[in-house]
Amino acid sequence: KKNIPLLSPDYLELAKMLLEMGQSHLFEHWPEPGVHDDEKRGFFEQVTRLNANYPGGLVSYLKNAKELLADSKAGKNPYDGFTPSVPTGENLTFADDKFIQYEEVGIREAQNSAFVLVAGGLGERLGYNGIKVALPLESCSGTCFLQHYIECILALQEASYRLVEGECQREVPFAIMTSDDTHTRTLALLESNSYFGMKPTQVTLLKQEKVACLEDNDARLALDPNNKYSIQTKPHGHGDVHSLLHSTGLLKQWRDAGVKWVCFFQDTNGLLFKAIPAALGVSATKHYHVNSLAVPRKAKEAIGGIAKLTHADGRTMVINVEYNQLDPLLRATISPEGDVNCETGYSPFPGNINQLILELGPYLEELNKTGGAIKEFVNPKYKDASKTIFKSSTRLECMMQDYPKTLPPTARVGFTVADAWLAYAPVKNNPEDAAKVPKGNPYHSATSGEMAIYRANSRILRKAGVQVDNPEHGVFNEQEVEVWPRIAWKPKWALTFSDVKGKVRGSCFISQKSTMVIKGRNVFLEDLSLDGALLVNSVDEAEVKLGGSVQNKGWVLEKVDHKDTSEPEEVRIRGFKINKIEQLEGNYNEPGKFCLKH
Ligand code: UGB
Repeated sequence: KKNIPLLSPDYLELAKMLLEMGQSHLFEHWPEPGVHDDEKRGFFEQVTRLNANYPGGLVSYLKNAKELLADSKAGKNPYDGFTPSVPTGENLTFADDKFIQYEEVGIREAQNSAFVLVAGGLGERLGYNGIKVALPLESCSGTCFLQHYIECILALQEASYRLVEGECQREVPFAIMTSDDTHTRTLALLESNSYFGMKPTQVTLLKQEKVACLEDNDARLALDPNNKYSIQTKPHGHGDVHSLLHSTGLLKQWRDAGVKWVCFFQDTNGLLFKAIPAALGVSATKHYHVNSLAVPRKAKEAIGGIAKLTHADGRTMVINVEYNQLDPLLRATISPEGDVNCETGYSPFPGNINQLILELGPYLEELNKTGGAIKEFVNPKYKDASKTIFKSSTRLECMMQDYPKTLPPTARVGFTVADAWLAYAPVKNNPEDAAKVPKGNPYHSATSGEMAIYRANSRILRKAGVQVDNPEHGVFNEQEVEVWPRIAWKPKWALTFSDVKGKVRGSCFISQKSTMVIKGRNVFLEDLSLDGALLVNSVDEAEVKLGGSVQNKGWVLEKVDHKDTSEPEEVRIRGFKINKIEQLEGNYNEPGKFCLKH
């Protein structure tokens, strides 16, 4: 690279383009030829990258920026002319007949799916110093988010193979979008753990690049304050995932391999895969081109709302409206009170959890037209009401859930609402901010994220016939939570409700103070009465029965203050640690039939 001469045709072409686009200020301070040539070459290398990484190149970026900045200055509302209404979609009730049917269809379709995790965000709101996917989703098994996601995908794949026995069996591909902030650490996490059991060839890392910053309403590019030969850059948002899948050719590769569904998800939702089989089933049954997974949402809760928008000119779309825009839009149109709860106690607009299932065929067709460009927005912070000077440089941003905005009205855009206890428990807020969340609204913290796993597993077991004690009330990091028995299991033990039911026999009981961690496939609860801690690790060929009365001092939750720096960060942010006093543990490394009893 070093050898590319400064006056190469490629660089001259870029310089000409920048001048034509009103960017002469970038060169004003350049000394005469021969001085700082390496730095100047570095500048062109960066411009080459910025140009290549945006659909339509920098020319498009600057044109879009000028338009969006002008709209922002004029105070134009992107939803002007649109009236919101409550859209129709599928509402799931956990464990009813329809849910079970959808799960079965979903498992069948699982081997025709690909999964895409967007994990380029640093999670500034959480304030955690590591990458979020390395955080444990609960402390009893200690499994981190990335391991859990991979194990879920592998379990889905295997369950799908079992259902379609004899038919073609396809490996489920997994793509992870990273960024400069997360790439190296994500790769290291995978490599140091042998990809958590997935074949490395099954995993693709796509690194998103940052985009150029803008210093004024004329979209003049901002120079890095510490390096005048470098353009300042900032993240472009999770919407980049679409252009990356397109520009790398990955989507075409998947199409050629027979993939039908592309499932997108975010970095820290430990419950998500409990709703994936049913949601996939809904997509396949209803032939949705776009299916957004949603949860009931409290009015003004800080997640986007899914709404049907109808324009005065007849256009309609079903789309996520971010929470800060939904309230003003409602006030300006159909509801003077804004975003308020209806008789169900929730906003009538379901909450977007940014879990999308796209049908690959129509998706690829659309990306071939758009190059993966997603409708962007700009959010400059102005110095004063004249809106002429920015407090700091800004940039264009885009969100993955805005993909349907460019679709024709004929596109089948739907959504699937699942109970929040089953499908959504993200870890986004730091302890201080979580403690300030209005009463009744979810904390979305490491504390609530972990407690949500135990609650969901307890409730699922209850539905499957286990008598699980009521939760106790607990306060950690000033957040009030329900503390259910600490129950965790590996995805290969059970993915669907039918799987869980098949693993429970006779009459079983689990007390509130109990902990149960199942790391094995063929493990059955049979007339088990648990009051303490019970752990089982077994190879697939071992069949293990957990039965009888198990009683011991168990594992106890010990409070930790989030300011106590003697504890590791991942412990502090949840506000408790597990004191492992006594447990019954069974390890089965050989094939055979076993019974773990006290
Ligand atoms: N992410 C990237 O991969 N790259 C980026 O440049 C930025 C983020 P946040 P956000 O579920 O409650 C979304 O920051 O964007 C990844 C929806 O827009 O956690 O504020 C990042 O790693 C909103 O409608 O969330 O809000 C993470 O995995 C609502 O659904 C993901 O993108 C909200 O999530 C989301 O990033 C929610």
